[in-house]
Amino acid sequence: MNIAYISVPYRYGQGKPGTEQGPAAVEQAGLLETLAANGQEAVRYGEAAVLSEDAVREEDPQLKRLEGVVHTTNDLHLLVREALTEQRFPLLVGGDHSMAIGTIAGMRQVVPRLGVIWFDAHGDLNTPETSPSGNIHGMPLAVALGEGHQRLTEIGGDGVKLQPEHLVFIGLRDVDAGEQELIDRLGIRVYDMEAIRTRGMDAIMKEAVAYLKETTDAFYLSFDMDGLDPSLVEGTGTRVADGIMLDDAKTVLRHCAEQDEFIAAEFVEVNPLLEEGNGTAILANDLIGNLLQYMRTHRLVK
Ligand SMILES: [Mn+2]
Repeated sequence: MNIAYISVPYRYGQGKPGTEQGPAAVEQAGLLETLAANGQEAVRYGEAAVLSEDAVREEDPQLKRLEGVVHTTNDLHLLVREALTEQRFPLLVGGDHSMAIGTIAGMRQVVPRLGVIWFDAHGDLNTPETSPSGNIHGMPLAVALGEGHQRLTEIGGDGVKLQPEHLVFIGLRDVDAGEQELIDRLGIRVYDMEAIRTRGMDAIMKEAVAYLKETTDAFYLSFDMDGLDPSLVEGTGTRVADGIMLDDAKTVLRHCAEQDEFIAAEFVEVNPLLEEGNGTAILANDLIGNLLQYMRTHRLVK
């Protein structure tokens, strides 16, 4: 296991200042030390390029700060591709969730049949036509499925990056009408809070991982901090009640870590400006530590 930590210090996929400080906050919480404690070099592999505020115009209310999102996700897709090509495990810290447009585009160039586990309160399946806010952080999965503005769907090459049957939602509980329509039409697999309560996260993750391994070459975990219960994450922009608690989140990480087909992870929507102290970044660093430890254990046991 050779981790490539990539930071994505940007916020243009949503309107609240602060997610651009997410990577610095997680580093302040001890991320490089966490890497070292798990046998990795305490270094940053790369940082995605971010346009200055002045360069980001907001001309289209249904695609806010589009230039800023295109610039960063395009650069990020190159970094992710390079890391994977070097047989490294990209570990990304954001940054708002629109960065996943770049993550998926980069991975797709190396992994033809890519699987995705999307840990999130939200569907992130909006298009400019369906979006209630015009914020692109609510659109990355629609883009990956080939729906949305061409400037976004063409990053990393034209066309569909992700097949709907290669996507699994964990913790979904705040879905817009247009998103639900897409989920139903495409038959996307969803494990909502009701499913987690009744079946337990262990059973759900066993099933989710088996489902992805059947038809994909490899998969990655996109971990939105707002998938967690709001009592755990003060410092994230769009909290939703009745979320995933810590033990269940760790169960998600463990099941991912135990698979050889698990090849990347991203932690997004850390916003230190929304809280006193640095609690959400500290939690993100702790979760990354759990993940790396599980991956190490899996490797040692084999
Ligand atoms: Mn999200």
